[in-house]
Amino acid sequence: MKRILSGIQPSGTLTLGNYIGAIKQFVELQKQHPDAEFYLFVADLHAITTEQEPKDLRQRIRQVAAMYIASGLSLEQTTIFIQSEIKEHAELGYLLQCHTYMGELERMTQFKDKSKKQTTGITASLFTYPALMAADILLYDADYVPVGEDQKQHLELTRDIASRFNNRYGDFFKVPEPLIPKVGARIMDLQNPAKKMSKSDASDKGYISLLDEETSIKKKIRSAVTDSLGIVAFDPENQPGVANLLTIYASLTDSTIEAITKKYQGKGYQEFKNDLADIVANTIMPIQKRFFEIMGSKELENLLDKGKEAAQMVAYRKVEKCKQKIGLGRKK
Ligand code: ATP
Ligand code: LTN
Repeated sequence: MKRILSGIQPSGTLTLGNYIGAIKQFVELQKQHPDAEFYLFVADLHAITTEQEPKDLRQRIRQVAAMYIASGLSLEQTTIFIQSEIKEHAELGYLLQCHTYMGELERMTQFKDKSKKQTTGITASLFTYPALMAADILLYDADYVPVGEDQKQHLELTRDIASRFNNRYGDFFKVPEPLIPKVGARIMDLQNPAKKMSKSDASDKGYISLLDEETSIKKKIRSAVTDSLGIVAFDPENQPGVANLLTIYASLTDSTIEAITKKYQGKGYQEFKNDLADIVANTIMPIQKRFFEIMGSKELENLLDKGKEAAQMVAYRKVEKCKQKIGLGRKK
């Protein structure tokens, strides 16, 4: 049976970028692979690589878990859990750090970008982050890892670490394949289309949160930065704002970019944006409704307890065997 695994950090409220690049893909993959097992977790250990307010973090952890459920994942097929509740993530993370080179971590663009944004207080864990992410994946022998474009480099490193370990100690880790959507793997900021839409951004004008009110969602789409050309065409270089809106449109309606540009031929941006505003709101509002129901119910706690138990068993066995392979402890 194939195993598909992914995680999302509770570092802010989930955005439309997270939905299109990650969550929507999970739901589609479940339909395509009804016999696959899904492991989806809340990457709270990753979130604390940058400073978090404990009260907010605790709330966001539950929110990410509830958002997974609200997005329509099949609960029979999915193990949903919280990363920090399974100690083996941190343990294997350390073991893998011992098999990861400084040079590899220094090349990671996420580290370069995030450390550039801060002048002080850059934590050691922000640097070693990819080794923990490799542990998240290799613990569960995942076959596929659906993620957005920004995580591709971390996935490549995970594959390198797994292969290195296998070469040194004999076949042990499954070498995972990334799954990156063809359209929507990198949704850009609505106010600055040169930059990725990000939930931990200081200003909320450039992103649509999955918890935004309907009027605010529509307003953000209508006031998204475009250009003065006035042609609905897909030209990421010269019309990055419009290209981004076209990408959002295509992924939420499952139509092709060509079909959409044809539809708006000879029409201005206003009609295009108004239609897209409705499409985005009609996608998010039902998810939001279910989200609030889940947050107020017992269902979430029960699911997370069940998820913890199931993940724990797999993770414990894998780490014990990994330590033996390396020669740690007394067991042979
Ligand atoms: P942060 O801003 O805190 O770095 P993030 O918004 O980038 O967080 P993550 O938790 O790092 O979100 O990512 C969760 C998943 O969503 C990953 O698979 C990531 O690739 C995907 N993702 C994040 N932002 C986008 C985006 N703008 N477009 C497409 N996919 C995205
Ligand atoms: N680093 C990821 C979140 C993440 C993840 C994972 C994704 C942590 N561990 C394992 C896939 C598999 C991010 O999106 N920032």
